[in-house]
Amino acid sequence: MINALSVKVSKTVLLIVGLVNVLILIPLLLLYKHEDAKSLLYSSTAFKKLGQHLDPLMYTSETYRQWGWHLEPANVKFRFTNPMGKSGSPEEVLENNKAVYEAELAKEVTEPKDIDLTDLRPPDKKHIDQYVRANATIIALVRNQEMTSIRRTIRRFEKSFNSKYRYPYTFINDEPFTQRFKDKMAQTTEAPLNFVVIPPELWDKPEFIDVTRESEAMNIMANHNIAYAKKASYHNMCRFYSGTFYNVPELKQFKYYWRIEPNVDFFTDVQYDVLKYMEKAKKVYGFTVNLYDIDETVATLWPETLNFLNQGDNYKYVNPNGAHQWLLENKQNPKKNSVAGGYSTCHFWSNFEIGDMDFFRSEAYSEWFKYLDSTGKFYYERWGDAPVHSIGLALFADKRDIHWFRDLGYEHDPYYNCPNNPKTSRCTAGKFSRWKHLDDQNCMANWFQLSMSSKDTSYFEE
Ligand SMILES: Nc1nc2c(ncn2[C@@H]2O[C@H](COP(=O)(O)OP(=O)(O)OP(=O)(O)O)[C@@H](O)[C@H]2O)c(=O)[nH]1
Ligand SMILES: [Mg+2]
Repeated sequence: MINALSVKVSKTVLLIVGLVNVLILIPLLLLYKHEDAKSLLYSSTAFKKLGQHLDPLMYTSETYRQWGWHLEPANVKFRFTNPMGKSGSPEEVLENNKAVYEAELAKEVTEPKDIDLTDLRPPDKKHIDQYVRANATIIALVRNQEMTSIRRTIRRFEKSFNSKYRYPYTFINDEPFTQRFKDKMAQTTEAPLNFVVIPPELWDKPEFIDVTRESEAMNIMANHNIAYAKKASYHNMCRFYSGTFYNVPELKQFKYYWRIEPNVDFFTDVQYDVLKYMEKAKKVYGFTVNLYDIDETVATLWPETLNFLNQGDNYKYVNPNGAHQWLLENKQNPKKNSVAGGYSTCHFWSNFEIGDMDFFRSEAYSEWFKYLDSTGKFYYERWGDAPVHSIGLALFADKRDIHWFRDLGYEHDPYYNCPNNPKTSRCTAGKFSRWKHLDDQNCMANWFQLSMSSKDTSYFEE
């Protein structure tokens, strides 16, 4: 009797508890999650910029179907939505993409039209010292033995741009620069020069790297003909440019940088201050060339990134208006996408880059880099700074703040950006590579169709 009564009481208690759960706790929890999601979207500048067309109530299901992203704690996922409806074999897609590229490059372009360039015109030589520059420096990570080839770059760069503005150069090295190197640079430009030795903690291989695992991985990559696979300094360089250069003490005073390298070429007689353009147009990053990577070097970069985004509240770092679709594309080189775990391998070619270092110094990028570094895969794979910058930008920046400098003719062998531009010479308009068989490495058509802002598609036209 007592037993039957207690069973009845416990059943009632269970029922009440169950009802409380269903009616109060679960909705509260859902509301909490939803509020979290809503506040993320409402508070993010990206959402404000997106305007009204994204209903936060549709946040969890609809964005995945329509936009290809789903963001909630421990459940961050992306999918390629294929908005252009591309189909057919990779060869057919490539033919189509080549036509898109050629048509875009055939358009005659002049200069950006989104801001007034009047104040950005080259100052009179007599008044160059009074000219108000952007808070920027030209950076070149370079070795003493690359003196001749970096001088070649600087001569071309000065002629194209910097003799008109005299932005300071910051030469960076893991060893002290020789006096001869410094003297030669001083003979090459009238701009101020800084010579910086990288603090070892920003350059050296971290101590936790397992050297046996590293050397096994390097051997495998070398056997697969991956360039620089066994070159320890190359891995250091990629890690340095990926996540530590902007913390070099001498660079901390600057916001913007323009990166140059030995033996690159500039073909355009630029008549506006490109660095001030970045500042005035509030751009985060500027590039010229956009291409696929060697998939094996970044096999787990994207899966590791997803691991990071699924930890704690890291989902909050993703910009809903990022260039996600460009990262996920899988039609032109589907094998690369598959080896790289869902990443197209498309990246901004970082030997030319103009960027806002405050973006890289942000919490989102820094926390992500810290995670990537902790995996050791700058050494166990050969993660390059270009795909790392590109994934970071595509996830954490608004895609409208990433700018294709379509008007600047540029070459780093074997790839080009050759605009049809009256101020550009020595560069055949529309040429992508010196070798025809490399055409399939071109990712620009994806950028145009998946992530480029409407301003960049139109405002250069006459
Ligand atoms: N100081 C220093 N600079 C380096 C080192 N390794 C590479 N660099 C510089 O880092 C930049 C990128 O290196 P590159 O060797 O050009 O790499 P890459 O562009 O992938 O390869 P290439 O196609 O051969 O040009 C260049 O500016 C180099 O001068 C290094 O060990 N020390
Ligand atoms: Mg290079």
